[in-house]
Amino acid sequence: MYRFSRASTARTARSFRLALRSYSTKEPTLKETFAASLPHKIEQVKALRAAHGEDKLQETTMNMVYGGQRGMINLIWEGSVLDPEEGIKFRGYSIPEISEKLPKAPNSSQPLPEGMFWLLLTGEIPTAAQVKALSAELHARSTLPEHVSEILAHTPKDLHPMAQLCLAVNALESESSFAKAYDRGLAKSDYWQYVFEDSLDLIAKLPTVAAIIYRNVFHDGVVAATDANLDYSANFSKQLGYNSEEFAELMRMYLTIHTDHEGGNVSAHTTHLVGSTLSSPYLSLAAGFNGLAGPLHGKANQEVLGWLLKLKEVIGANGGKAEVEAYLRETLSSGRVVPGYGHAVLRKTDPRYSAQRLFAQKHLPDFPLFKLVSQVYEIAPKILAEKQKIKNPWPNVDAHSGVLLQYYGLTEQSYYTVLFAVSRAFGVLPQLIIDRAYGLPLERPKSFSTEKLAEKFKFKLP
Ligand code: CMX
Repeated sequence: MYRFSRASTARTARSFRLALRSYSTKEPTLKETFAASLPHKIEQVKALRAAHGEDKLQETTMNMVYGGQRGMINLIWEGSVLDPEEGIKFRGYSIPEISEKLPKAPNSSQPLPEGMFWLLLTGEIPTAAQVKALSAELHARSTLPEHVSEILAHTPKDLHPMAQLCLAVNALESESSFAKAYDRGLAKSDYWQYVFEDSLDLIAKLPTVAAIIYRNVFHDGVVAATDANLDYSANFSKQLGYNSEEFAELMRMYLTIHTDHEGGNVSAHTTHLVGSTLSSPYLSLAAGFNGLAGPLHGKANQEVLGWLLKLKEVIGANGGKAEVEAYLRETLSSGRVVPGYGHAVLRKTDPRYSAQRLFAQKHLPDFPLFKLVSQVYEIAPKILAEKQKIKNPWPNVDAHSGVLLQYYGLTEQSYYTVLFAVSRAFGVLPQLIIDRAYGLPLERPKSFSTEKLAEKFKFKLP
C-alpha cells in the first residue's frame, strides 16, 4: 500500500491552507470569471438558435452512420475546434500561441496546464496571479479519501494501470458534491456550480491517484507528499519520483497539449454523453477514461513504444532506411495498424506531435530513440500513403510522447496512457461544466436497423 514519504497528512493540510491564503489574489477567481461570462454566452446561444435553430447543418449519409459518424456534426464543444489542415485551436489559439500566451512557472518556457483549464472553461487567458491562485486551490483540494488508496493497494499489480485508474476514479464518487446535492434536491440552474466543484476536486486528486498507481505497480509504493510550493506539473513529477526541472518542463508541455481535441474523440464524447444522464463528473470521467484506454485512442502511446522497441531490435544498431521501410510494410501486411499514425479528422502532421518534436530537438537531440522516431517520420508517411484507404498518413500525438518519457527514465510503457488521462481531465471537464450551465439535455440520438434503412430507401435487401 502506498504511504506518504514525508509530512503527516495534518501538517500537509495546514501547509495547503497557508499556501492558499498566500496565493489568494484580488483578481476574479475561475468560478467568478466563468459565472460572469455565462449570461452573455447563454444569450448568444439563444440568439443563434432563434435565428437558425431549424436550419440544416449538413446532409447525413448512410456511410456516415455505418462509418463511425466521421464528419457528422452532432456535438457542441466550446473549448476547441479541430481543423483537418490547421490542427487544433484552443479557444481560437494554436499550440504555439498558447505556449506564448499562457502563464508559466518561474524560469520555465512551457505553459501551465492550470492556465489551459482556465482558458478552456472561460475563453480567457488568465493572469499569472490567477493561475497561481488556481494552483494553490488545486493543492488544497488534493487529499484522497482512505478507501481509494485501500482499493489501489488491493488491486493486482498486473491489472493494467488504466483499469486501476478507472477503478479509483469510480471510487472517488464518494466525494461528489453534485451527487449529494442532487439527492437532496437541486435546481437545474445550480447544477453547474456543483459540477464545477467536483471537476476541480477531481483534477486536484488525479496526480496522487496516478502516482499511487505508478509507485505501487513499478516501484516501492512510496509517494512523495504533495508540495504546495510547486505548480501542478512539478508536483506531479515529484510524486511520480522524478525530481529534475527538465522532467517537470516535459510534464507542463505534456499535460497542456493532451488536454483537449474537440468533442468527437471517444474520451471527450463519452464523458459528455455519460454526463448528460446527470451521472456525477467522477462517473462521467471514469467512463471517458475507459474509452481513452483503447489502442486506437489513448493507448496508442503505449503501442507506439512497443512497436518502436521491436523495430529497434529487428533492425539492430546499423539499420537504415530499407530496414525501416521493410518493418513498416510488414506491420501493414500482417493486418495491424502502424500505431501513432493516422487520424479520424487531421490530414497533416498533428501539431501536438510537432510540439513534442521541438521539445526533443531542444532537450534530447542525440537520444537514439528520438533519432529512430525521426527516421520513421521521414519514411512512414510515404509508405502509408501508398494504401489509398488510409486517409491520413501523418503522425498523431501518440507517435512521440513515449520517447520523451523514455529519455527521462519513465520507461514503463503500460503507464503512458495514465499520463494522457490526467491531462485529458483538464479538457473534458470544462465542457461538462458548460453542458450543465447551458442546461443541455440527455443525449439520445436515433438509431435504425439495416432493415429499417433499406425500407427508407425502398431498397430490396439481397
Ligand atoms: N496503420 C494502418 N492502417 C491504418 C492506419 C494506420 N496508422 N490508419 C488508418 N488505417 C486504416 C484503417 O484501419 C482503415 O482500415 P479498414 O478500412 O480496413 O478498417 C482505413 O485505413 C481507413 O481509416 P481512416 O479513415 O484513415 O482512419 P479512421 O478515422 O478510421 O481511424 C485512427 C483513425 C486513428 C483510429 C487510425 O488512423 C489508426 O488506427 N491509427 C493507429 C492508431 C493510433 O495511432 N491511434 C491514436 C489516434 C490519436 C488518439 O486518439 O490518441
